[in-house]
Amino acid sequence: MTSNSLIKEFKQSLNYDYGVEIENANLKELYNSLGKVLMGYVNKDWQKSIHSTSKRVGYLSAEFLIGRLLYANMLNMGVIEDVKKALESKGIDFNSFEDVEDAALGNGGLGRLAACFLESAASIGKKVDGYGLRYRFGLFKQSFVDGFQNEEADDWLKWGDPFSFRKEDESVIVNFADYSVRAVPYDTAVIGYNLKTINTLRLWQSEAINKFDFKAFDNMQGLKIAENDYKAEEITAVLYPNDNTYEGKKLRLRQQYFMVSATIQDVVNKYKKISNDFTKLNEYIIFQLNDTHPVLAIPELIRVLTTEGLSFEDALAIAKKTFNFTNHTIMGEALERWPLGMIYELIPAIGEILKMLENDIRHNLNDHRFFIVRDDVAYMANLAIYVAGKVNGVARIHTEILKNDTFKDWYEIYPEKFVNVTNGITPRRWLLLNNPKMAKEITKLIGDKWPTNLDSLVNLESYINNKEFVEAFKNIKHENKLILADYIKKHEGIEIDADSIFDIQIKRLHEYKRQLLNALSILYIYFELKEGNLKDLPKVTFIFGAKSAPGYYMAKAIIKFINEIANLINNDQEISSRIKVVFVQNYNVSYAEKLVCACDFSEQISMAGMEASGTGNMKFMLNGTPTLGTLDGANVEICEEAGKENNYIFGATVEEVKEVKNNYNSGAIINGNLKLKRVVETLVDGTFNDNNTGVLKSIYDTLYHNDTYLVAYDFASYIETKLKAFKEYGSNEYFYKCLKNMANAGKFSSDRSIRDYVEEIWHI
Ligand code: 26Q
Repeated sequence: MTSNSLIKEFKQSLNYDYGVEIENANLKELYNSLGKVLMGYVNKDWQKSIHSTSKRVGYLSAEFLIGRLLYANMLNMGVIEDVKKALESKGIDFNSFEDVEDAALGNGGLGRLAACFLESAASIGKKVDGYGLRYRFGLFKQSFVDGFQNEEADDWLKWGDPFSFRKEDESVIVNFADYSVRAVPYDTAVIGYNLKTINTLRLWQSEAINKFDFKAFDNMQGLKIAENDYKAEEITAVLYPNDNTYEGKKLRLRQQYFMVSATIQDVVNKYKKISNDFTKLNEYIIFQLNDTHPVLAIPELIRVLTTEGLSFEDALAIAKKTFNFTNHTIMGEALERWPLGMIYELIPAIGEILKMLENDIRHNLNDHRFFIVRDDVAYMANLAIYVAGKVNGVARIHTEILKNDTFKDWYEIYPEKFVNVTNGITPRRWLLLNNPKMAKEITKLIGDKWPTNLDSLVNLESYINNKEFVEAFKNIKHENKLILADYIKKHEGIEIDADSIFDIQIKRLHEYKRQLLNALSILYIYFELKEGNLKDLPKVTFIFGAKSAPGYYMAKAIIKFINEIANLINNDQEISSRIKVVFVQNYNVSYAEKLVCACDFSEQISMAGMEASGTGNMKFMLNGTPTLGTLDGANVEICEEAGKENNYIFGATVEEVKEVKNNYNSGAIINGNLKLKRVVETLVDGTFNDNNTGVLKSIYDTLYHNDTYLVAYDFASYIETKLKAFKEYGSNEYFYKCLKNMANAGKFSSDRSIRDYVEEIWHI
C-alpha cells in the first residue's frame, strides 16, 4: 500500500458509500470509508483464515472491551505513516478520529483482558476466535453533576462500525420457552501485529425472526409487531454495568443463553460439514469460558449433541474434553447462581440437563460438598469446575487462594485441574500505540523486535544508568504529561501543572479497590499542608478515573466524596498551588491510553487477597512507572520481576489480613490516631456538602463499624510509604525504579499469557 493508492481507494469509497468528495466529507464519512478501505487490504487473508480447519479456540466472553480499533488496526497493519501522509495531503488531521467513540462492550478488567488476548493470539499466530454479544449500548457514559455520577446511554454505533461485517446467512434461531429470536453474527477482524494472522471476533445481535410480518399487519396488528421487535431486540440492547458483583436478573440470563446457544449452534453446524464424529469435536475446537457468564455453553452443547442422537453420557464426555474455565473473582458474593425456577421458565431443556448433571455428580462423587444444583439453585462456578478440563486463576496469588480457599474442596479431589495463567496486556496498544516516543527511544537502543518479544526489554538494563537514556525518559514522560494536561483542560476544564507529580488511580470504583483510602490520604496531606507541615512536599496532582455500577450505593458515595475533596482543595487559594485533585469523567480505554504514559506513581492499593490480578498495574509498569501498592494480585509478580525495593509497597499481606480480621475494631484505630480521626470527621462535621443525601455519613459509618477492607488498618503505613515515594520523586533513585520496572515488564505481555494457555490448556 502506498499513500497514493490509499487516497485513490479512499476517494472511491467516499464516492460509493456517501456520494461525497473527500473535501466535503464529514468526520463520520471519513471514518467509515477509511475503515472500509483498510479492511479491503486484509479481507483476502482474513477469508483464508476463516476457512481453515485447523484446531482453534473459541474464547467465550460476555464482554470485549475493545476501545478504538482504527489506530490499533493501522498500527498492526504497519500503515500509520502512509495513512498519515495520505490524510495530511488532503488537509485532514490524523488525530481527528480521536473523537470517535470507544467500543465499550465491557466493564473493566475482564473485558479488556479478552480484547488483549484476541490481539495477542492473532499476533503470535494462534487461532483463537472470540464469541460474544453485540450490545446496542455499551458501558454507560459518565459525567458528574454536582459531584454525583450521572449516567447516559452509550450510543457507540452512531459513528458506524466499519470494521464489522453482518453475516446474515449465518444467523441462527435461539429458542426460549416464551418466544424465539434470531441471532445475527457481526464479524470483526482481529488483525495481528505485522499482519501475522487474522482471527475473528463474532458478536451476536438479537433480532425478531420476522421483521415484517405482513399478515399480522393486514390484520391490523401493527402494535403487536412492534412489541415482538422490542422483545427480541431487548436481549442485546445493553451491557449490564456491574463489575465484580452478581445480579440475578432474568434479562441477564436471557443474554447469557442467547450468546452461548448461538455460538454452540454455529460451531456444531460448521463441524458437521467436516465430520459426523462428535467424539472428536475437541480436535476441532476448545472453548475457554471467560468467568461464569458463558458457562451455560456446557449444558447447551450437551443439549445440542443429544438432539444429534448422542446419549447424555456421551455428550457429557465430549463436553469434558471441550471446555476450560477461567475464574476472575475471589469474592463469594460475586459468584453467579441462578434459581432453577428461572431457568425452567426461560429454557426448560437446560433446566433438565442441569438436573441430570446434578445426578451425575451425586452418582460419581456422592459427597455433600460437591453439587451443581442445591435447594433449587444452580451454581455456575461448580458446574464449570466439574466439567472443565482445566480451571485457572489469573495471577499466582489468586490461583493459590482459589486452591486453598474459594474452591478448596474441589482442589482436593481434582488437584490436576487447577493451573495458573498470569494475566497480561498487549504491548502494541499499551506501549507502541499509546506512547510512540518512548517506543521509538526503546527501539533506538535494543532494536525493533521487542513488541513481539517483550522479554527483550531486559536489554534496557544496561542503559539504566546511562545519562542520555534517563534524560530521554524524563523528557518523554514530561511531554506525555503536557499532552495529558491539555486533554484534561479540554475535557474537565481543570488546569494542572505538568511539572507536578502525577499520582494516578484508574480502575472501576469498588470498595475493595480502596479509592477511599487514597481519598483519605489526600485529605490528610491537605491538613498537614494547612498546618505548615510537609514543608518539602513537591507539588502533586492526584488523578482519579472510575465508573461506579449505577446501583452501587457506596461506590457512588465515594465518587461524591472525592469530588467534594477536589472542590475543597482546588478552590483553596493557599493550597491549590501545591496539590490538586482531578476526577476525570468517563474514564475508558482511550482515556487510559493517555493516562498510562503520563504517570509518576501507579496506585494499586486493594486490600491484599481481593484483586485477582489487576492489569492496569501492568500497563503502568510497562510505561516505566513504579507501583505504590499492596502485595495483591499481579503486584506480587511485578515486585518479583522488577524488585520489591523498586516499588513502594505497604500494608497488610494476605496472611496479616486474615490475622487482623479475627479481631478487628476500626473505630479504635480511628480514635487512636488523631490525624486519621480529623480526616474521617470531615465526613460529618460540615466540611463537605452532600446535598442532604446522607452519602457522606454512610461512608463515615462504614469506616467506624463496617470497615471490611481494612482502610483504617492500612492507613498509617499507606501514608508513610506515599510520603516517602513523593520525597524520592525526581531523584536518581526514583528514575532507576522507573526504568527497572520498564525493563522487567516482559512477563506481562499477553503474548506470554496466550503461550501459557496454549501449553498448559489448549494444546493448539
Ligand atoms: C455477573 C453477573 C451479572 C452481572 C454482571 C456480572 C459481572 C460482570 C463483570 C461480574 C464480574 C465482572 C467483571 C469482573 C472483572 O473484571 N474481574 C477482573 O478481571 C481482571 C482480569 O482477569 C482482573 O485483572 C481483576 O483483578 C478482576 O477484578
